[in-house]
Amino acid sequence: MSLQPVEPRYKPYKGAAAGWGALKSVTRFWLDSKQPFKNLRALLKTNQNGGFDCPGCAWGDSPEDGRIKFCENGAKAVNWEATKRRVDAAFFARYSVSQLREQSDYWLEYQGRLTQPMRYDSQTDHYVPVSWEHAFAQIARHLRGLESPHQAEFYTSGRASNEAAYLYQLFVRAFGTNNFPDCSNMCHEASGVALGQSIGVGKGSVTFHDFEHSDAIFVLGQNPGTNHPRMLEPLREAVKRGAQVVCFNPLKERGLERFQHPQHALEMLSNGSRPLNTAFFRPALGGDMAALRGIAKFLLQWEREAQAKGEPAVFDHAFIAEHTEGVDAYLAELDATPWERIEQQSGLTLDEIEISARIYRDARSVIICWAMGITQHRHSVPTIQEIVNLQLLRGNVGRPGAGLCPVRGHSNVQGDRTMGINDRPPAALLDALERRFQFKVPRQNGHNTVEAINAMLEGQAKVFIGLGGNFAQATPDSPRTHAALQNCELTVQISTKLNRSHLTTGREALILPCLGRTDIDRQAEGSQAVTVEDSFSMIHASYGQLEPSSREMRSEPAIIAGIAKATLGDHPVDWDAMVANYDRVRELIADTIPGFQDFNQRVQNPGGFYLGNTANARQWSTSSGRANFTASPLPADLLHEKVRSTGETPHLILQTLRSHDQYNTTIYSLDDRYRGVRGQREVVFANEADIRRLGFEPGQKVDLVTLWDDGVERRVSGFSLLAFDIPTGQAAAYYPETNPLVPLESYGDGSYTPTSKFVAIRLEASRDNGRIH
Ligand SMILES: Nc1nc2c(c(=O)[nH]1)N[C@H]1C(S)=C(S)[C@@H](COP(=O)(O)OP(=O)(O)OC[C@H]3O[C@@H](n4cnc5c(=O)[nH]c(N)nc54)[C@H](O)[C@@H]3O)O[C@H]1N2
Ligand SMILES: Nc1nc2c(c(=O)[nH]1)N[C@H]1C(S)=C(S)[C@@H](COP(=O)(O)OP(=O)(O)OC[C@H]3O[C@@H](n4cnc5c(=O)[nH]c(N)nc54)[C@H](O)[C@@H]3O)O[C@H]1N2
Ligand SMILES: [Mo]
Repeated sequence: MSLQPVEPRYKPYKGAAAGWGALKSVTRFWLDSKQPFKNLRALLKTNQNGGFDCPGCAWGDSPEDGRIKFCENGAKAVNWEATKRRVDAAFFARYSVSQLREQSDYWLEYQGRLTQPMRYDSQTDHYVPVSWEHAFAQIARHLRGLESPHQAEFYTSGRASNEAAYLYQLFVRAFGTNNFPDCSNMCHEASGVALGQSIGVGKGSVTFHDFEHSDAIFVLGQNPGTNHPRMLEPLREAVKRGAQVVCFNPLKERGLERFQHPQHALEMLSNGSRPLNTAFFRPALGGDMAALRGIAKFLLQWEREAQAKGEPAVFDHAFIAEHTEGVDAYLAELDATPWERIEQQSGLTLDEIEISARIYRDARSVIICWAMGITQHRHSVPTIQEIVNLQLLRGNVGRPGAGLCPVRGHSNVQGDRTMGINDRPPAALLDALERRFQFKVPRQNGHNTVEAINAMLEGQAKVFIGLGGNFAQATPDSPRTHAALQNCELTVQISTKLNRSHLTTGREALILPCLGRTDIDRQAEGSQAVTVEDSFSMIHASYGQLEPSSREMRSEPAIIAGIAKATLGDHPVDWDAMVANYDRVRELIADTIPGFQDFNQRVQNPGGFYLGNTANARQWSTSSGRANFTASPLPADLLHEKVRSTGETPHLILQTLRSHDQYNTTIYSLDDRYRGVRGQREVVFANEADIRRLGFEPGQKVDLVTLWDDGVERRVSGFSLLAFDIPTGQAAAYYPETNPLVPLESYGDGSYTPTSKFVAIRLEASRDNGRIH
């Protein structure tokens, strides 16, 4: 595999999603792991009882189905983690940190697994070996030396197991702060906030089996062909049995168009593929709230007509009366929203909205799924509440085949929140911890990701600890975020692979190498299993299968316990005992987190157990005790005031998204098969009409410059303009390369999620035209 980018090769992809192309790609990654046979054996254990939970996405599987369930991108995730290549002391002796900083994100992670603890030596600008005990002591010294526990930030990425996350939050709260910035802040935070207010639980209400009973499935702002490939199978089954699958996406993502089942030999051999949708609408970026409002407004019109004619009602009046609050104010808001605003903001015609409204009305049971195209906008919280409003009108929550389905990202991001990784923890969690452990937990809110960056920039936070992830690259406004980390006295990364966060050091820095999902985790009392929670609130166990590539790596729980013991002593628990056998951690979870009683017994069930979901049971843990309609006006303007006050009209609105060959900041290759791009990631997709209107040529190199009125220049250079099938006015480019363009101050109201799907930009001809990055 070449690690060097070339001139992008671009040729639209005609094949189906999954199918042969996927198989070819899996084989390539398999071979590249340098231990193909070992990994094949491991792969056969992915998402199997007694095997490990796929370290890819958080999509769940049918709990009863024993078949092997992995997908192309799950296979990539496994092979990427289970590589034979190693980043060890010799590697760090060879390269200084400054030299490593010159390398691409792709090159850095490709070097292999981190195998031993390393300490940054600023004298030589190299990482040098350090013992675990010295590393823990160094962290403890810094933490204990702070004036206040709120001067430390404890980041979590969504791969941490329930056991690791629980110990981490216990340690951090015993230390004295709720500073828990996490990847969820940049991801589905808006879903949690909106659903919490509307239906009393910040999670999706559907289970896997609901997809088998749904008459219509709406998929909004999501690219499952790449990011949740196992979701394509239930969608395919739904279309096959005559259900409607309706997509809202400005890009005609290949996986949403056609699909070939990789585990159905006949389909593969006959080269047949199935359409995956029955309708496809292409809204403006950020236009979904208006589109949903339009659908609801049509329903209201039809409801009134039905009433006048004495025909069957469109709304579910019994459900509305028994279970909801605020319908009158919401209907008044529908009346007050002019059709012209809906049309203009949604980017769809009224005809298109009417078609989708008819599909919606004619389906008895509807599931609405969504992901980052919905959650990474300024008005994401009201948009998701509009999804709920629509579903409440026809009682589409809490019955078979119907419900709300935020499709989560990282494989255990939902579980981490359940375990208390939360900068705004609910009082009930804090009360339960205080009852069980007899220490005073901090009550004040902690920092989320944006607040943590600001605190580090201002010098208020001095220690950063990352439990996984790649904070430097995943967060917005990259140069400022890098400065924030570099402003710390100590940065600590608990990681499997080398990334830019390790090279963006505080005055002191540590790399603590940990076991991943695929590795066997041996502790004093035997091999340990961990547990995770999927998007459908199913909890199941995960057992590592492969011999770790170094004896010096430690498990995440062991590392957290090591830091905790050095910092707090044996308070509030005997940390060594917790690590010796994770059953003890699960007992603590059972004692303090609702729904986990008899955890150690129930997790033995093949397929795991269902945590339960109050909204699915039509119990509403909201302030009103009912499901709440929310009557928010459409945003006055999708453009932020800070864009408008520049006085410039944006050339394009940019969304930042994932290629088919990446996992967030982890780049597997420089290709994006379904979008037809090879060999280069520094590309920007735009409509040919826009390219010419703005005075450029397809293929030309351009700079992307953000419009924002704070005087900071936000620019990325030398991106190739690709003429693409994308609505006019829009552009798309890959994350994380475009994170320097996202202003730290541009985040969702009420969610603080960076607006990664809505950045107003100007294009400029590149000064270094022709140079390949
Ligand atoms: N292989 C792989 N799997 C992954 C990941 C990965 O990087 N690689 N990441 C994991 C994580 S953490 C997450 S959160 C998920 C992410 O899963 P997705 O949300 O599917 O990820 P994105 O690539 O950000 O895709 C956003 C989609 O929304 C569309 N979109 C953008 N803006 C709008 C809009 O305003 N309206 C509408 N209707 N659509 C819009 C885009 O065209 C794109 O298809 O995937 C998880 N799974
Ligand atoms: N512009 C823009 N920015 C975005 C997004 C976007 O769409 N656009 N998406 C956002 C979203 S949805 C998310 S979730 C975040 C992701 O943010 P993060 O979760 O912080 O980033 P990842 O790229 O998933 O982290 C990759 C690193 O995790 C480490 N790692 C992998 N597996 C393990 C493990 O098992 N244990 C430990 N300890 N470490 C491990 C490896 O060292 C690897 O380098 O990015 C966000 N940022
Ligand atoms: Mo995510």
